[in-house]
Amino acid sequence: MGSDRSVTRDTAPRAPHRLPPGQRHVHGWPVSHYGPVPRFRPERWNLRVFGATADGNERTWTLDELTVLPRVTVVADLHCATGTTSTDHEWFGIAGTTFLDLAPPAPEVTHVMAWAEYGYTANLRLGDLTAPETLLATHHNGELLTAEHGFPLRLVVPHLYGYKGPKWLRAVEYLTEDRRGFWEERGHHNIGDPWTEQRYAHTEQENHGQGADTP
Ligand SMILES: Nc1nc2c(c(=O)[nH]1)N[C@H]1C(S)=C(S)[C@@H](COP(=O)(O)O)O[C@H]1N2
Ligand SMILES: [Mo]
Repeated sequence: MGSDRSVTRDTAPRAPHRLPPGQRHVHGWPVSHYGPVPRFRPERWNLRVFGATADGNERTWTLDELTVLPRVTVVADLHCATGTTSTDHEWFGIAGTTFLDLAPPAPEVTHVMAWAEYGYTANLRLGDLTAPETLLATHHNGELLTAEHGFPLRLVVPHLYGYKGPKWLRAVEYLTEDRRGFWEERGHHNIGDPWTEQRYAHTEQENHGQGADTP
Protein backbone atom coordinates (compact mmCIF):
# COMPACT_ATOMS: atom_id res chain seq x y z
CA MET A 1 0.00 0.00 0.00
CA GLY A 2 3.01 2.25 0.50
CA SER A 3 3.21 3.48 -3.08
CA ASP A 4 -0.40 4.62 -3.18
CA ARG A 5 -1.30 8.25 -2.84
CA SER A 6 -2.89 8.00 0.59
CA VAL A 7 -4.86 10.75 2.23
CA THR A 8 -6.07 10.32 5.77
CA ARG A 9 -9.33 11.99 6.53
CA ASP A 10 -10.63 11.58 10.00
CA THR A 11 -14.34 12.14 10.25
CA ALA A 12 -14.64 10.75 13.78
CA PRO A 13 -14.61 13.55 16.32
CA ARG A 14 -12.05 12.56 18.98
CA ALA A 15 -12.38 14.06 22.40
CA PRO A 16 -14.89 13.33 23.74
CA HIS A 17 -15.88 10.64 21.25
CA ARG A 18 -19.23 11.82 20.00
CA LEU A 19 -21.91 9.37 18.93
CA PRO A 20 -25.01 10.29 16.94
CA PRO A 21 -28.20 10.58 19.01
CA GLY A 22 -29.71 7.26 20.11
CA GLN A 23 -26.58 5.24 19.26
CA ARG A 24 -24.60 3.09 21.71
CA HIS A 25 -20.99 2.10 21.28
CA VAL A 26 -20.20 -1.57 20.63
CA HIS A 27 -16.76 -3.05 21.04
CA GLY A 28 -15.13 -4.78 18.12
CA TRP A 29 -16.86 -5.07 14.81
CA PRO A 30 -20.13 -7.01 14.69
CA VAL A 31 -21.24 -8.52 11.39
CA SER A 32 -24.72 -7.58 10.27
CA HIS A 33 -26.47 -7.96 6.97
CA TYR A 34 -29.49 -9.51 5.34
CA GLY A 35 -29.07 -12.92 3.69
CA PRO A 36 -26.01 -15.12 3.13
CA VAL A 37 -22.39 -14.09 2.54
CA PRO A 38 -21.72 -14.39 -1.20
CA ARG A 39 -18.82 -16.47 -2.46
CA PHE A 40 -16.26 -14.49 -4.45
CA ARG A 41 -15.76 -15.85 -7.97
CA PRO A 42 -12.81 -13.93 -9.45
CA GLU A 43 -13.43 -15.12 -13.00
CA ARG A 44 -16.97 -13.74 -12.94
CA TRP A 45 -16.54 -10.71 -10.74
CA ASN A 46 -16.62 -7.18 -12.10
CA LEU A 47 -17.74 -3.73 -11.04
CA ARG A 48 -20.18 -2.18 -13.46
CA VAL A 49 -21.44 1.35 -13.98
CA PHE A 50 -24.67 1.72 -15.92
CA GLY A 51 -27.71 3.97 -16.26
CA ALA A 52 -27.29 7.61 -17.23
CA THR A 53 -23.56 7.76 -17.90
CA ALA A 54 -22.17 10.85 -19.68
CA ASP A 55 -21.45 8.97 -22.93
CA GLY A 56 -24.38 6.54 -22.65
CA ASN A 57 -22.07 3.53 -22.36
CA GLU A 58 -21.77 1.02 -19.57
CA ARG A 59 -18.36 0.29 -18.21
CA THR A 60 -16.89 -2.55 -16.21
CA TRP A 61 -13.69 -3.08 -14.24
CA THR A 62 -12.05 -6.26 -13.06
CA LEU A 63 -10.67 -6.32 -9.54
CA ASP A 64 -7.12 -6.07 -10.93
CA GLU A 65 -8.09 -2.94 -12.84
CA LEU A 66 -9.53 -1.37 -9.70
CA THR A 67 -6.56 -2.12 -7.49
CA VAL A 68 -4.17 -0.07 -9.67
CA LEU A 69 -6.27 3.08 -9.15
CA PRO A 70 -5.13 5.74 -6.69
CA ARG A 71 -6.46 5.00 -3.24
CA VAL A 72 -7.14 6.86 -0.02
CA THR A 73 -7.45 6.10 3.67
CA VAL A 74 -10.49 7.19 5.67
CA VAL A 75 -10.97 6.69 9.40
CA ALA A 76 -14.61 6.66 10.43
CA ASP A 77 -17.27 5.17 12.69
CA LEU A 78 -20.01 2.82 11.45
CA HIS A 79 -23.53 3.57 12.65
CA CYS A 80 -26.13 0.84 12.24
CA ALA A 81 -29.69 2.19 12.17
CA THR A 82 -30.68 -0.41 14.78
CA GLY A 83 -28.67 1.65 17.30
CA THR A 84 -25.13 0.30 17.47
CA THR A 85 -21.96 2.16 16.50
CA SER A 86 -18.58 0.50 16.04
CA THR A 87 -15.76 3.00 16.03
CA ASP A 88 -12.41 3.86 14.43
CA HIS A 89 -12.56 1.84 11.26
CA GLU A 90 -9.61 2.55 8.99
CA TRP A 91 -10.82 2.06 5.46
CA PHE A 92 -8.59 2.01 2.38
CA GLY A 93 -9.86 2.12 -1.17
CA ILE A 94 -10.95 4.19 -4.13
CA ALA A 95 -12.42 7.61 -3.36
CA GLY A 96 -15.97 8.17 -4.60
CA THR A 97 -14.67 11.22 -6.49
CA THR A 98 -12.04 9.10 -8.28
CA PHE A 99 -14.77 6.68 -9.35
CA LEU A 100 -16.91 9.58 -10.65
CA ASP A 101 -13.98 10.96 -12.65
CA LEU A 102 -13.44 7.57 -14.29
CA ALA A 103 -17.10 7.10 -15.13
CA PRO A 104 -18.71 10.52 -15.41
CA PRO A 105 -22.48 10.72 -15.03
CA ALA A 106 -24.72 12.59 -17.47
CA PRO A 107 -25.48 16.15 -16.34
CA GLU A 108 -29.07 15.19 -15.38
CA VAL A 109 -27.95 12.61 -12.82
CA THR A 110 -29.17 13.44 -9.32
CA HIS A 111 -28.94 10.09 -7.50
CA VAL A 112 -27.23 6.74 -7.70
CA MET A 113 -28.25 3.21 -6.85
CA ALA A 114 -25.45 1.11 -5.36
CA TRP A 115 -25.99 -2.57 -6.18
CA ALA A 116 -24.55 -5.51 -4.25
CA GLU A 117 -24.57 -9.27 -4.79
CA TYR A 118 -28.04 -10.87 -4.49
CA GLY A 119 -29.77 -7.61 -5.43
CA TYR A 120 -29.20 -5.64 -2.22
CA THR A 121 -29.43 -1.96 -3.12
CA ALA A 122 -29.00 1.44 -1.49
CA ASN A 123 -29.97 4.74 -3.08
CA LEU A 124 -27.82 7.80 -2.51
CA ARG A 125 -27.82 11.39 -3.59
CA LEU A 126 -25.02 12.00 -6.09
CA GLY A 127 -23.42 14.27 -3.47
CA ASP A 128 -23.23 11.36 -1.01
CA LEU A 129 -21.05 9.46 -3.48
CA THR A 130 -18.79 12.47 -4.09
CA ALA A 131 -18.50 13.40 -0.39
CA PRO A 132 -14.81 13.55 0.61
CA GLU A 133 -15.15 10.66 3.11
CA THR A 134 -16.97 8.25 0.76
CA LEU A 135 -14.96 5.41 -0.73
CA LEU A 136 -15.13 2.02 -2.39
CA ALA A 137 -13.12 0.10 0.17
CA THR A 138 -10.89 -2.88 -0.51
CA HIS A 139 -9.11 -2.92 2.88
CA HIS A 140 -9.89 -2.42 6.57
CA ASN A 141 -7.27 -1.75 9.25
CA GLY A 142 -4.53 -2.61 6.76
CA GLU A 143 -5.92 -5.99 5.70
CA LEU A 144 -8.09 -7.08 2.81
CA LEU A 145 -11.78 -6.99 3.72
CA THR A 146 -13.00 -10.30 5.08
CA ALA A 147 -15.83 -12.11 3.29
CA GLU A 148 -18.42 -11.22 5.94
CA HIS A 149 -17.48 -7.53 5.87
CA GLY A 150 -17.74 -7.19 2.11
CA PHE A 151 -14.74 -8.65 0.26
CA PRO A 152 -13.71 -7.73 -2.37
CA LEU A 153 -15.36 -4.30 -2.50
CA ARG A 154 -17.60 -2.36 -0.18
CA LEU A 155 -19.11 1.07 -0.46
CA VAL A 156 -18.45 3.14 2.67
CA VAL A 157 -20.51 6.28 3.23
CA PRO A 158 -19.47 7.36 6.73
CA HIS A 159 -21.89 10.28 7.04
CA LEU A 160 -24.93 8.01 6.62
CA TYR A 161 -26.26 4.92 8.46
CA GLY A 162 -24.67 1.58 7.62
CA TYR A 163 -27.50 0.41 5.35
CA LYS A 164 -26.37 3.06 2.83
CA GLY A 165 -23.07 1.22 2.36
CA PRO A 166 -23.47 -2.07 0.50
CA LYS A 167 -20.97 -4.82 1.18
CA TRP A 168 -20.08 -6.95 -1.89
CA LEU A 169 -20.60 -3.97 -4.19
CA ARG A 170 -21.09 -4.95 -7.84
CA ALA A 171 -22.54 -1.95 -9.65
CA VAL A 172 -23.38 1.72 -9.56
CA GLU A 173 -26.43 2.87 -11.48
CA TYR A 174 -26.74 6.56 -12.35
CA LEU A 175 -30.28 7.83 -11.85
CA THR A 176 -31.98 10.96 -13.19
CA GLU A 177 -34.61 10.65 -10.46
CA ASP A 178 -34.53 9.08 -7.05
CA ARG A 179 -35.63 5.48 -6.49
CA ARG A 180 -35.71 3.65 -3.15
CA GLY A 181 -33.28 0.86 -2.37
CA PHE A 182 -33.66 -2.32 -0.33
CA TRP A 183 -34.09 -0.94 3.23
CA GLU A 184 -35.54 2.33 1.97
CA GLU A 185 -38.44 0.29 0.53
CA ARG A 186 -38.77 -1.57 3.82
CA GLY A 187 -39.43 1.30 6.17
CA HIS A 188 -36.02 2.89 6.48
CA HIS A 189 -35.35 6.53 5.80
CA ASN A 190 -34.58 7.59 2.25
CA ILE A 191 -31.57 9.73 3.29
CA GLY A 192 -30.33 8.04 6.48
CA ASP A 193 -28.41 10.82 8.27
CA PRO A 194 -27.50 9.45 11.73
CA TRP A 195 -26.87 12.92 13.21
CA THR A 196 -30.53 13.86 12.73
CA GLU A 197 -31.76 10.30 13.41
CA GLN A 198 -33.16 9.62 9.98
CA ARG A 199 -33.76 5.94 10.74
CA TYR A 200 -37.32 5.41 9.57
CA ALA A 201 -39.33 6.39 6.52
CA HIS A 202 -42.24 7.61 8.64
CA THR A 203 -40.10 10.56 9.79
CA GLU A 204 -39.33 11.71 6.26
CA GLN A 205 -41.97 14.49 6.23
CA GLU A 206 -40.88 16.10 9.47
CA ASN A 207 -37.19 15.27 9.33
CA HIS A 208 -35.64 15.52 5.93
CA GLY A 209 -32.12 16.30 4.89
CA GLN A 210 -31.14 18.70 2.17
CA GLY A 211 -32.07 17.71 -1.36
CA ALA A 212 -35.21 16.33 -2.93
CA ASP A 213 -35.57 13.35 -0.65
CA THR A 214 -39.31 13.09 -0.19
CA PRO A 215 -40.87 10.68 -2.66
N1 LIG B 1 -24.86 -6.31 0.62
C1 LIG B 1 -25.24 -5.86 1.83
N2 LIG B 1 -24.58 -4.83 2.36
C2 LIG B 1 -24.92 -4.35 3.57
C3 LIG B 1 -26.01 -4.91 4.28
C4 LIG B 1 -26.72 -5.99 3.69
O1 LIG B 1 -27.69 -6.53 4.24
N3 LIG B 1 -26.29 -6.45 2.46
N4 LIG B 1 -26.37 -4.38 5.51
C5 LIG B 1 -25.94 -3.01 5.78
C6 LIG B 1 -26.12 -2.63 7.17
S1 LIG B 1 -27.71 -2.38 7.70
C7 LIG B 1 -25.07 -2.37 8.00
S2 LIG B 1 -25.30 -1.72 9.55
C8 LIG B 1 -23.69 -2.68 7.61
C9 LIG B 1 -23.02 -3.59 8.61
O2 LIG B 1 -21.68 -3.77 8.28
P1 LIG B 1 -20.74 -4.78 9.07
O3 LIG B 1 -21.37 -6.15 9.01
O4 LIG B 1 -19.43 -4.71 8.41
O5 LIG B 1 -20.70 -4.29 10.50
O6 LIG B 1 -23.63 -3.30 6.33
C10 LIG B 1 -24.51 -2.75 5.37
N5 LIG B 1 -24.22 -3.31 4.08
MO1 LIG C 1 -27.57 -1.70 9.91
